[in-house]
Amino acid sequence: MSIRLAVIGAGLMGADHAKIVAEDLPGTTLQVICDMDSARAKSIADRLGAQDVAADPEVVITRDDVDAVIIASPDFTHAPLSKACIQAGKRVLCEKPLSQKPAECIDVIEAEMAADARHVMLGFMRRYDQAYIEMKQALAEGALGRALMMHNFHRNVETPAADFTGAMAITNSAPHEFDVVRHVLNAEFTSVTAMQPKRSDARVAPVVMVLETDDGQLVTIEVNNNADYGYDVRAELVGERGSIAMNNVAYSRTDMKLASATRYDADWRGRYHEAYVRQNRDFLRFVETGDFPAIASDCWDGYCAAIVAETGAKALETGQKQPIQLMTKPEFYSARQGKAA
Ligand code: ISE
Repeated sequence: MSIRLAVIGAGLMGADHAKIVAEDLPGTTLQVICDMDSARAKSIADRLGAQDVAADPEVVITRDDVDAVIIASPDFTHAPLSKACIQAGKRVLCEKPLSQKPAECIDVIEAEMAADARHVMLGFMRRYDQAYIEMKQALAEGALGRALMMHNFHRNVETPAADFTGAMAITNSAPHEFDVVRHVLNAEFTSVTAMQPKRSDARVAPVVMVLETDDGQLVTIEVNNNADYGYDVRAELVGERGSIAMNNVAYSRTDMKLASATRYDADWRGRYHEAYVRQNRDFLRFVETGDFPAIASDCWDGYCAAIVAETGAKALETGQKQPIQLMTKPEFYSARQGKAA
């Protein structure tokens, strides 16, 4: 039987998820597109052949003709809507972040543990990107020796809003690095420092962070939301016997006028398209089998990203190195294979 999916939120990411469901997820039906802006929902539904449109996410989540849910509505709705999915016994792929507030993440963690079954997969899609997969593999195979450092660059063309701040670079953009670095190194962060250089204008300057892990590694993260030239993510994992670095992903190169050029995407949707498709296919398997995918992020990972981000923002504000204090990881999240909902 086809799995009937509801996509909540018809903005940039909702439209992208709906397109992936319609075009890259055989075995699914795009059942409902839900958005407060009904014209926006209808335009996506018409374009992609969704069965229905709706405006109230809480109602959509409980509908009998909806088997599972993708949440791509504004960030502040992620935690309450994930909780509503747990309470309705529906599996959910929730876009990052689960919440920027650690307390809200704990609230969802508690709801999921009370249901005693895995429901929530979190959309930190970079875990499905081939470059990070190869880094994790290289470490596991032992060829690089012990991991010493991971260097990361995260550059956007421009900030999504004029009032974007350095703290938001840490709480909105850097969580991708916080999550994927924890995943690749299989370690937790223990401290963070954060600083910014000075720009010549009023736009938000890059943020540079140095983090320590509980396994003695050093991690650097540059987030530059006003890089101007393109969407550019880089990473290099340095071990004691070698290093592995992400290549710029480009299908072609233009050689002209004594120069050679490859192009950058304007944002993350093109660069990580393959990762989103892999992630969403894994979500479908999760819905079908109840087995939580081996590499996906969960509510615990969402909580960790929120704590590191909150502490990073404090490090930037105070100019001081800050210790990162996580609560004890519940046993529930140590088991990757979840019980069926
Ligand atoms: C945005 O919210 C994302 O999730 C993107 O993946 C990231 O690259 C961007 O910096 C964020 O603002």
